[in-house]
Amino acid sequence: MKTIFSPRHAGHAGNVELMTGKIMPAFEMPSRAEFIRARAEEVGLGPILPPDAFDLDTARRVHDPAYVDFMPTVWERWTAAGFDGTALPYTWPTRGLRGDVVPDAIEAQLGYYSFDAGAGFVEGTWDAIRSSHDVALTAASLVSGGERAAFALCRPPGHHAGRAFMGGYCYLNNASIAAQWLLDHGAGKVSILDVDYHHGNGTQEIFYGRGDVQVLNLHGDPKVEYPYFLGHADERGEGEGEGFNHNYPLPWGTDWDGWGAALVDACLKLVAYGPDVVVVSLGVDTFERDPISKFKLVTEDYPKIGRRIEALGLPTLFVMEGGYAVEEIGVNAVGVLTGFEE
Ligand code: Q9C
Ligand code: ZN
Repeated sequence: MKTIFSPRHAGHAGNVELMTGKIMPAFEMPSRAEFIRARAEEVGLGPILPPDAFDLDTARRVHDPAYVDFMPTVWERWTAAGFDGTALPYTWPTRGLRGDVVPDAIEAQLGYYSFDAGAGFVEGTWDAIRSSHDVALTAASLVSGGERAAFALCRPPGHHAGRAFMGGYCYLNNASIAAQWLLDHGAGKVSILDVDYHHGNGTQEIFYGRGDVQVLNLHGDPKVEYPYFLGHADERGEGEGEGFNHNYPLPWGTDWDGWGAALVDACLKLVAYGPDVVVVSLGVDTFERDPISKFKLVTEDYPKIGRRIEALGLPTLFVMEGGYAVEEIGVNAVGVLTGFEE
């Protein structure tokens, strides 16, 4: 299958995140994308192509347009205000505060448009976000043009970004924007299968009230795992979307036995829904040696994921999300894709 990749991801570098009382270098780093690209080349997955340029119209429908327009302004306003280092929020409009008045200050707007201090901006961040968006839509256009599958090697990732918030290394929700684009270009229904270790809270929020996109999520139980505030089994969708959201929260220590069983169940739900296209939010932070995760998948498990998804027999768009065991990320992510192609 074809891989879409842009070197512009690399401008998003040297980022930090606030986690458990420490400012630390972000686990989401440029070498991740380079290891995946190198592995795709090494195994001869297929051509590695640059993205085409897409406008942000679809992004402005999936997200709040004001949120999309905010992001390109962040770095310039942060530096103009005299701040240096990574642009990060430190206050948020939680319960009991006003969430309906947008503040003027850049450091406050960062909090208004985010749910954690895990999606910072440096100088090249917006350009990388933009390129990641174009990577996703270029790969989506291949699939809607008749390719059986395509791989969007997105960086930064997207599934934690909601209608009007960033967080967890995510800014634009690449998989959601691609799903919307596929609907706008001939698909009647799309399923998003999110296999990243973390719950795709942004994707769930975006499509929660809609029946034309089914969202299936396998992830660490939010009672003990990031993003903590969404991803429980009783979240089934609402209104038109009732019954089209399925969460599989799994305990720490889950290995292929438990994870693979959840995948089989999710695939049954997917087949029953009958989508025209599948979008896979492909995170490989389920790996046993991932530094921030607690599942126990091994390298040999990743091709099994690809084979199971291939057996659905549907056009499939793979969109890269998380995975922080940098040395192994290429072998694991590309393992899913070669499993699909076997
Ligand atoms: N101890 C993605 O995989 N930090 N984002 C969590 C838990 C944020 C992960 C810290 C993790 C975000 C796309
Ligand atoms: Zn993740």
